[in-house]
Amino acid sequence: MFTLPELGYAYDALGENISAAIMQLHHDKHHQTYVDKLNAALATHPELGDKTIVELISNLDAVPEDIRGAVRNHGGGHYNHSLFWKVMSPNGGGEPTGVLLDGIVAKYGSYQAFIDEFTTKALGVFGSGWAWLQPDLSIVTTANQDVPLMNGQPEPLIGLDVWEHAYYLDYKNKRDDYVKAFWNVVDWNFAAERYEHHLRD
Ligand code: MN3
Repeated sequence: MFTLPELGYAYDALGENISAAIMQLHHDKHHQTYVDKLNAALATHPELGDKTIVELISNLDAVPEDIRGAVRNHGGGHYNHSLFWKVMSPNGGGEPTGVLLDGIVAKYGSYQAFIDEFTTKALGVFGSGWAWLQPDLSIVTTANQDVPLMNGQPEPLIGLDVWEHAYYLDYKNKRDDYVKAFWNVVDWNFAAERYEHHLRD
């Protein structure tokens, strides 16, 4: 049985960047629903009971066909949101430092050029999906609740939810304003730890 992880900060901790109303709805309702529907699907296949979420979504071909779609959507939703809460912090924003900044500058020319490219890709997701920074510092997008892990890629450093439910209450249709605000709360320390871990492996 999977459970909803704690947010790790108060609903209103991200201030005007992402309101308490969105955080509460997004965490308590949307994420909880992914957890509940994932558990309901897995309950029909007790032989999968000891698998981690990463094991399940990294190898969807091994998931029985009758629940594969549910594990893809709700297992992906659970993984993605569990990561997303950690990618943001009330102490976030600013620029990355150290080897992560060095890597980004080496790949994109400058931090701002990276932000521009990530933003363009996030705005280019048609409908619902996610934008990701991968450990090789490439930027990829996925549709719906798909995860780079499902495409044989490693776990992302950071991910940005661009479903309308992530911003509509605050920003209506203005996804660009939401993406701009995300950079005020992104936890570069969290991303840097994941990047350094990747470099060591
Ligand atoms: Mn979401």
